[in-house]
Amino acid sequence: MAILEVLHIPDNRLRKVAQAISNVDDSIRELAKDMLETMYAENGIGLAATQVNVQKRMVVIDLSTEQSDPKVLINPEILDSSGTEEMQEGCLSVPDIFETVERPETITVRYQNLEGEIIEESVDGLYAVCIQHEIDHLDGRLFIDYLSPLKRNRILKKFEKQEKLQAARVS
Ligand code: K1U
Ligand code: ZN
Repeated sequence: MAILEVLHIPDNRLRKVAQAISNVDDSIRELAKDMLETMYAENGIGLAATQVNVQKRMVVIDLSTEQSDPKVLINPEILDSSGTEEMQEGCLSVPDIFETVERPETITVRYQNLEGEIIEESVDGLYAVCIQHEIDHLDGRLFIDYLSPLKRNRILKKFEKQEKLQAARVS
């Protein structure tokens, strides 16, 4: 198992669109283990492969407080959605920023599990929000894209400044 590096904005690799996984094999199961370990190490409740610079359509989620309910969703897609709900979101790729985002409240999602079986379920609450946030990552979208241009640009500027300071420190 390994803890992987999580990309932060303004890294353009976060904007890549991930490719479907055609075969759920041992390499995919190994990646799932590494992603779960990375998510737990970062105290997150979700992680998309895009965030660890792997352009494959896989996300991991664990909403339990004891890190005891790992879920792996391969090739997740939203088949249906209804209602709207506002929730505060955070992102491991945008550390220490929390903003309210409006999304569909209930979703029907289809995905494959680690055995390659197709699962279809209707979910709501934080699980639904997290699945939508993670699928957005696979499509190169970030939760800050839903904010006003003013808020989004303020956040981007803050991280660009941090990146420049870090670059100056190592050079
Ligand atoms: O994808 C990610 O960057 C992970 C992200 C998932 C997420 C959290 C909240 C709403 C939508 C999606 C996080 O885990 S942010 C980390 C975090 O500190 C957190 C936020 C809310 C509850 C628990 C943890
Ligand atoms: Zn995120």
